[in-house]
Amino acid sequence: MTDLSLPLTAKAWSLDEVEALYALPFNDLLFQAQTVHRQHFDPNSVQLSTLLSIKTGGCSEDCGYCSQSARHDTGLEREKLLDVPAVVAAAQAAKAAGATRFCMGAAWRGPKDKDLGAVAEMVREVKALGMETCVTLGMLKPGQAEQLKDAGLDYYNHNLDTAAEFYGQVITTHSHNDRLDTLAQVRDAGIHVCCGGIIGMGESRRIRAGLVMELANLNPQPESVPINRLVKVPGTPLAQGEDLDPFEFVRTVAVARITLPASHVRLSAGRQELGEAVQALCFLAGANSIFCGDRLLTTRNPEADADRALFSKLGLHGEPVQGRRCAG
Ligand code: SAM
Ligand code: DTB
Ligand code: SF4
Repeated sequence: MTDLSLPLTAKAWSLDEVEALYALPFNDLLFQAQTVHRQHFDPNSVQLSTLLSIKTGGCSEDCGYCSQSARHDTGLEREKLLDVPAVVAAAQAAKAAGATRFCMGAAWRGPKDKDLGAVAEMVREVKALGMETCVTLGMLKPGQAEQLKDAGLDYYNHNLDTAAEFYGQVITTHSHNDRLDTLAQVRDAGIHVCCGGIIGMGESRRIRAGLVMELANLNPQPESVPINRLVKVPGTPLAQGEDLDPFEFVRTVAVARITLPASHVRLSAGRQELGEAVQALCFLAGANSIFCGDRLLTTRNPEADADRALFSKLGLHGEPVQGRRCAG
């Protein structure tokens, strides 16, 4: 099996260095990002993951962006944990549509032990389809990561979401340190780490740079780095803020690519709102992973036909399972 583990980080990034990347002229930044990208990856290959919400809504946490928090009135209907056959059917459909990784998300602060057994069974069955497996279940307790690893889990998604100094303005029911603690447990269990954040929540560029710096200084760096653009869900505290300038989003992708050179950088939430031209700039800036399928967890994602058309126009192709990095 191909070993996707990343080497230990060679360089610690300072906030000033990351901010200096952000401040480059746009063309210089994109040229640098594309150059780094080509040293580590096939520039026309994009990893395709599909998401499924296996347990929707009613979450105890107060994340200011989230449609699934029980504390926000978003009109979302709660659903219980799906059963294993329903999850397997969705994974089969995702595989038939070209996805190589299946990511299962639950609206929990963290999994209860009784639920974790059911999720482990889902992981086993999806893995048996020949897909890579990913789950995002919130904070883990000791022993839970090992149980998931034993079931065949490849990736655990757990985002830092924003820089430490801004975290308390978005989420108060758990802390930035809690997130780091779960990430350490995932890493120790030998599971690949998927860790990124959200931009467009009213944070300054310095906060955005702080988030990228924290991600880049995780040691080893996360194998997968989702960059989410805030989806403004009516009823959430962050729904009323100003829209982020699209070039600032592209800059964030480029800065992530330069500082996390061997990680997959994923265009995640908010892709629907970016449009084709901005997505193309993101691929030029080094994004090489997307979610495919017309739904993320609770919000919309581009239709499969729209993604197929975009890939055809840009000459992009899906990355094979456990695609090897180019020697570089
Ligand atoms: N409950 C688990 C947790 O918090 O880790 C897993 C699910 S949570 C929905 C996964 C991630 O989705 C969040 O960390 C956040 O980065 C992203 N996300 C959720 N709602 C979003 C929104 N409205 N816009 C952009 N990203 C969002
Ligand atoms: C991540 O960073 N983004 C995905 C995945 N990890 C789980 C989730 C995006 C959710 C967007 C809002 C929604 O659909 O509810
Ligand atoms: Fe719950 Fe996760 Fe949403 Fe926060 S982001 S409210 S923990 S589902």
